[in-house]
Amino acid sequence: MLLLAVFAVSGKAQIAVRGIIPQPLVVKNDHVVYTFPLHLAIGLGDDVDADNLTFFKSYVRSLTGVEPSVNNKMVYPNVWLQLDSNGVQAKEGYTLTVKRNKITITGHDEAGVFYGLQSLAQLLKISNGKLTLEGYDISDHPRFAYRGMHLDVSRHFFEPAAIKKWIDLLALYKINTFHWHLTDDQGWRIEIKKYPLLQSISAYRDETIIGHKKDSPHRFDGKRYGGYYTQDEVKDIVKYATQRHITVIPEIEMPGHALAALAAYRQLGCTGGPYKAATFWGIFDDVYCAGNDETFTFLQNVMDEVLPLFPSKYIHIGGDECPKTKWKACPKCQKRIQDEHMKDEKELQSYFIGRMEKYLNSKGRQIIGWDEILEGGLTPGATVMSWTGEEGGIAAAKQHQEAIMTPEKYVYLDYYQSLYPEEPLAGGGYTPLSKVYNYEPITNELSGEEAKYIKGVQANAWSEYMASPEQAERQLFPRMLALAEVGWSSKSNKNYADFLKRLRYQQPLLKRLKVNAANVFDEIID
Ligand code: TNX
Repeated sequence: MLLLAVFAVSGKAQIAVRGIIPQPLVVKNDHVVYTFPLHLAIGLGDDVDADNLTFFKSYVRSLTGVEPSVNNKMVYPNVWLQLDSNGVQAKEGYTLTVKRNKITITGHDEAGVFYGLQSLAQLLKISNGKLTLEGYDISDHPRFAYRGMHLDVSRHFFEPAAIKKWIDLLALYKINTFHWHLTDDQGWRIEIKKYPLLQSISAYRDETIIGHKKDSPHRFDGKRYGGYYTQDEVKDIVKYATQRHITVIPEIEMPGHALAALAAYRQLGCTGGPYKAATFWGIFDDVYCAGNDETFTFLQNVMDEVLPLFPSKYIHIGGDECPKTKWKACPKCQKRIQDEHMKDEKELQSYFIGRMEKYLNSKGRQIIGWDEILEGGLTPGATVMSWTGEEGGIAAAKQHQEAIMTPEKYVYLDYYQSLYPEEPLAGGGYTPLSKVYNYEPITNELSGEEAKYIKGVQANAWSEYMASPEQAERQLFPRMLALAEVGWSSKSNKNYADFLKRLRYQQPLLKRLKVNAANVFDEIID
């Protein structure tokens, strides 16, 4: 195995050049090593929010054993944080300078200060009982406004503590959106007080592990499995994320992927059931009945409880993989098609999404949907999340509607990351680290004007094959770091070989944070 550490000469000592992920815009380094006390003193400039330090303080404690002191009246701080929206012009941007006895972080806004601290966290190291840092001069801001990670908690449920650990990691790598996939066929995971059966029935299924296929019963253990987040837990998690400059976008799936909800409220399906939460992966024919007004009342009531928990401008309403077989055979759905002068079931899907969109718009929110919301005509104002390929995102941008790129071929992290026989069972595709890294969200098919509608990029973590946080971490790290760089770093700054060098330095850091990252180096380096 080849060793990738790179050494540079600094004074008398040979020290390794460290690196930040995602790669900042401009990095200068005088290669002089400066030392700072283990007990860092941090000074806050006017108006800088002390919340920005929540993660940094605990990270430094894990490195040095002592938590930094923070004070806004400090005369000689080691680290000085300040805001200057004129000096640093781009949103979420920052500068980080290391001088002999002072580290200064200047943010365009609070997010900028926060991201400067994340870069600093990655550079700090201990040597001879002191904190050491090279003389960096960094000027940085993100390429895309939307840098997202999705997590499916339906196929497997992750406790709030695991979600918080995950949020810390998103923040460390400057990902600013957490797309929380809360409902699906295999379990409903958010408390809705008006519908108690969602908690007692929809949150559970008959098996722990999601079967590969319906006909592979040997994988099933027959144990009731499930869980859900109470509204208090959700509030607490959203607050935790907000302190880390992460917007949480909830996803309530409709009209498909609805079996768990139908198991409790069977009148919402076209046939009346009975239904059961799924125990294997699939696209299921039983979906919400689009001809039944009660379906919309239910979903609107659900939204009435969801919206106060999530201050995000966007609400994800799913929209993917909705078979039309039951609608075709359903008198109520057919009557709706006639009454509304629609052509077919595709237009009925568009009607469904449009009706929910109107409701959410009336509450001041906008919708995001998977690219199937393009079916039967895109509703104005909707943002398309392009997953089956890039076509959906391209079509939306050409219509001057916003899109987020998340094509499964490149950024599905439930897919295999290596071809080693020992690689744990994963989703059907192959998205090794290099493929995620080299993904380019702006295709040549878009003009400069159209490209502005591509708001950013997201990787998805479907959890069919991630039964525990450890398994999820092994699946998501380090590929999530590659995604972070796709979202943040400028196109011209991207370089896979250089990324791999920097990744080396993230390994001890991830270890310190107890992240069960996959060791991909054996695979990458011959
Ligand atoms: C497709 S991506 C799905 C999910 C599955 C995933 C497995 C999308 C919008 N729908 O329901 O979990 O494939 O990779």
